[in-house]
Amino acid sequence: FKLTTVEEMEAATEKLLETGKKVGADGWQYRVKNQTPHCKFGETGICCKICSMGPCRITPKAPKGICGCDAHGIVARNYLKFTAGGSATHSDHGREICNTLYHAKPEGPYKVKDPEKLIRIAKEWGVETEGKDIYDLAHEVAILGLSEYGKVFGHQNFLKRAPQHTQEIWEREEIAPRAIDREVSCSLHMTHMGCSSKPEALIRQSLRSGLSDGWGGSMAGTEFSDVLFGTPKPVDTEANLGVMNKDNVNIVVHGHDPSLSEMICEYADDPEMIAYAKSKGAKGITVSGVCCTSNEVAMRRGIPMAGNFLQQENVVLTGACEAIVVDVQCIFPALGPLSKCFHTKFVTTSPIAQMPDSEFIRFHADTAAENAKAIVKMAIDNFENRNPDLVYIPDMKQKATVGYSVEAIVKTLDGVTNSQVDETGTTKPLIECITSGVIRGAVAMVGCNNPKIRPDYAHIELMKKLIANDIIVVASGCSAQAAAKAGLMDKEAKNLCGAGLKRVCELADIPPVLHMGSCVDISRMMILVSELAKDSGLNISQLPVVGCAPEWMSEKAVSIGNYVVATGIDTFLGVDPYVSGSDQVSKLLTEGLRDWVEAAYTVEKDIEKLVDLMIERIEEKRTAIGI
Ligand code: WCC
Ligand code: FE2
Repeated sequence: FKLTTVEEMEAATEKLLETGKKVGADGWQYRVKNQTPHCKFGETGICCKICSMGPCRITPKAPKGICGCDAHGIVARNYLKFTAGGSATHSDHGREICNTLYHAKPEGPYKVKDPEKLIRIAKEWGVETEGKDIYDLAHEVAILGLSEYGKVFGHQNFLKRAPQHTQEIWEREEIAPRAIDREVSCSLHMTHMGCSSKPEALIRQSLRSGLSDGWGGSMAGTEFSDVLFGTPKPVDTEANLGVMNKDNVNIVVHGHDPSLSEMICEYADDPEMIAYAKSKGAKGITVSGVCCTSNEVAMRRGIPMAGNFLQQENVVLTGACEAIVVDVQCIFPALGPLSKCFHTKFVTTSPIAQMPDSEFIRFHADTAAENAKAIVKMAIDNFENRNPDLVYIPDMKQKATVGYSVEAIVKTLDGVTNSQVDETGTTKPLIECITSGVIRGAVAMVGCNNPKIRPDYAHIELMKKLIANDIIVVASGCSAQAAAKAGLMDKEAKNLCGAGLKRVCELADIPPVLHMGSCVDISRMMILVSELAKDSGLNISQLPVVGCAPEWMSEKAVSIGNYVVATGIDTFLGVDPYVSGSDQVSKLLTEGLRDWVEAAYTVEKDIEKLVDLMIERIEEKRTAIGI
């Protein structure tokens, strides 16, 4: 067993860029060169263009905008707008899933695959379940889910899942999220010209808007995806570009909404379609994925992961991609022109993400089956247009075991301890591993790639050091894919762990880095820490657990950071969220928040230092509770 190194991945990318040169393709590597150095005003958050008197930029000579707003107000307003963008995005994804649930029918294409979970949520939300047809229940719960977006009174239903202490903090600090859409609207209201310019108020709303994502929209996305497509269980798959198959029709799914990718997988597996692909000279059909839609189908079906965010152009550069099918979020507009350099069909499917140079096949829950069939057929028909001279698929892939939902983690860890812990179905065995010191703590590794950080390097190096120090890693989004590509989700990676974690991996038969899913699935991590807190009698902020997004880039990531911190978990970032232009805002985020929510951010661009700071924090937390 040997990890794939970042150097090896970079060499493969270089070769692909050579192919790109032959056909005149662009690439992010070149665009970064044209865009750097970045604008200092933007980078430090002190450019304001929320009204048309400006844009105003803060300098020592001009310390205030025309309206009189200072750097602190401008930075905090930008930060809140950034958060609201992320919160809106995750939450709208959740709304789409509620909508898909509403369209579920026994005759398909969308069915209720996890009725048990549906009943559990219905009971939690006070819905009568006795003697009710499961599809009637699905529709009723879907409508309630949709109502969470515009509920007239009260707070998000899912908040009740948090420990009492956490709920009290949210009440006390007035950050308990109300209707999901309201928090986004309220944020945009606050940042309008002539409303808030006080950093405390703006940052407080950033937390509330973040919480409406993590404990509202994202949680709905996760939970109802499980109801529709099944709650993930451990499953074997593979990761990195080598999962594409040069003899097959390659369909790559990219984006976030599993409603689309699930259907594509369904039809790509249809014997009729496979026969059709064979009639066109291919040996079969391979579906692989990029970003979170890939995580979704990997977690539930073992569909292989071709790569993460900054690898999306690479899949086209292989020359062997018949179709790259996207839904929403994290999709480079560059894919359109790039696909035109090859035979690749770039298929957009959502009115939310429409791009030039794409074929738009509007995907709808009612017509999902026809849409998916048409897309798979289009890819097959495109196979014969491939130019064999341009085909190069790097021979690079790793085995991975994925599918660690909270339910799966609890089940897998049952019986790891041989002591008196006999309560199965709880997180107590995991707590015992932590209190005994066999595992020192846990880190949630999440988020994107960003050209500001050597792609995947931070994710992989951090994880290697953490597991060597007996710290278990749970990962999601592109961070999880970085781990899988490197081989850290192969069970053999136990050999890179300290003795304690290695023993746990052996007993539970798990890899040391657990794939918990997509970015909306960070809500799973919130549930996991809540259960750990309840089962241990500690507050979430006392647990030796931290969050980390070393290479993050999107608005969604900031929304996530806000709800993770607001849930009581210290969060470590490798990229600054455009706040360095205000010492007041920076201080609030890295220190002041602790007085409100018992946790705060750490921003550290030096990766070595970042990991040491996390380990230090985990050890501090252990000492504080006397373990
Ligand atoms: Ni989530 Fe970041 Fe990937 Fe997109 S898919 S690139 S937000 S981590
Ligand atoms: Fe994502």
